Amino acid sequence: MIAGTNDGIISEIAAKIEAGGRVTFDEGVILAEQADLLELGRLANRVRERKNGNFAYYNTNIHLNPTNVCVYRCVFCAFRSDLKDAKRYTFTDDMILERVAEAKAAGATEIHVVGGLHHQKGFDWYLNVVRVIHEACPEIHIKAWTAVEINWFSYLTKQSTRRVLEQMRDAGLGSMPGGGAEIFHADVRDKICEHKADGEEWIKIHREAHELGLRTNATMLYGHIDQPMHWVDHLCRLRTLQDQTHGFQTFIPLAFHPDNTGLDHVTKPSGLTDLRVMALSRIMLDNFDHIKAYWIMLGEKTAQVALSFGADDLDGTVVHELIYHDAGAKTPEGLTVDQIHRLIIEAGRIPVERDTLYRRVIREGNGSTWRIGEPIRVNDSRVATVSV
Ligand code: V47
Ligand code: SF4
Repeated sequence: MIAGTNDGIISEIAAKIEAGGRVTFDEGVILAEQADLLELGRLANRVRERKNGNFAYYNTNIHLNPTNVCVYRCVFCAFRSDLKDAKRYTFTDDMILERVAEAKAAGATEIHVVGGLHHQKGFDWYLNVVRVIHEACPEIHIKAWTAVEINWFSYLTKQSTRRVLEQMRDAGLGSMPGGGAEIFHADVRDKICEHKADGEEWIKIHREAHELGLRTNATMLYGHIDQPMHWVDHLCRLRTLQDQTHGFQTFIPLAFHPDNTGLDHVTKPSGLTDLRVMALSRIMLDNFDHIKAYWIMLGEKTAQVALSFGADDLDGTVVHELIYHDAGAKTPEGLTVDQIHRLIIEAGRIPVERDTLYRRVIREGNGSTWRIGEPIRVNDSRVATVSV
């Protein structure tokens, strides 16, 4: 039984979730605001295990933020820089190649590329980033550019966002990360990032990417000036697009880190809020296969608990992450595969290395080479056992 002022209604919603039914917007708001956290977690865990059994995924990836110079001034962002700030930087081709060599040596299957919108760099500069990586290492999957960046490139070139996506795909883009989503609801978005692509534009660009055969992720930045109804609105918009395209792979709730931002007076979300948003996301997004507990921003401990609150993925080894660390994240910049395994196994789950497209990765030799293994069968996870 779930505690709260709406006990009867909440029990009905719980029964619906148990039976595999879909939670409405109104029901989602009730769950978000009133459900007992442990019961919400139990329900999310039911959905998680139905979809992913006992498996918990991770990948070996490396980040590249090619410039921090950005025309926008999102109030939650500690990463951006003005053109003349001392902390500004912009990668050269050689620096990109060095990062690719590092990724190769680490056996990374993915490079995650996002950055600022540099007003003195044309679209060709951004296209070149993808081309340079792809030519140097065609086997690495390039997950690059948020919908906000694609929207900016369209503004720069006066070409449609679909045409921009096609050119990126032809240069080697493999998929799109989920950033730039923040909170879609205009009441919040207009206060935290009024200038950049709005919620409708973000959804439109992901729809186009899906139609072009590119898989994408989705995120939600919570814990600043947002309220539970904004979370549910955001999740419902994603769920509607997913019903139409099935192009999303993973949803990643992103906890706000206030240090060095325009919202540094805000107290960062507690571990309990992190788990509530995780569980709510798993329940609402019944058509998403995966929910990621991004350990970089949650911290390793909360991420580990999140594996029983709806999450089935920890992201990866993540080397060279800047966006959260500039905003005060205290997590290490990278975890080794052994450390990730330990986190997962201690949580009672079975670690599976995946590539960006959730195919099993099999390591060979000393681990720096790899191949794609047999398809992942969730039922196998229900019989396998692991120990630390
Ligand atoms: O869009 C920026 C967020 C996002 C802060 O797709 C902040 O696999 C918290 O989208 N506190 C970029 N969050 C990162 C991102 C991401 C991360 C991991 C995996 C994937 C994926 C995508 O970071 C931005 C914004 O929402 N962000 N500043 C901050 N101070
Ligand atoms: Fe620029 Fe992205 Fe930071 Fe906004 S979140 S200021 S778009 S780098």
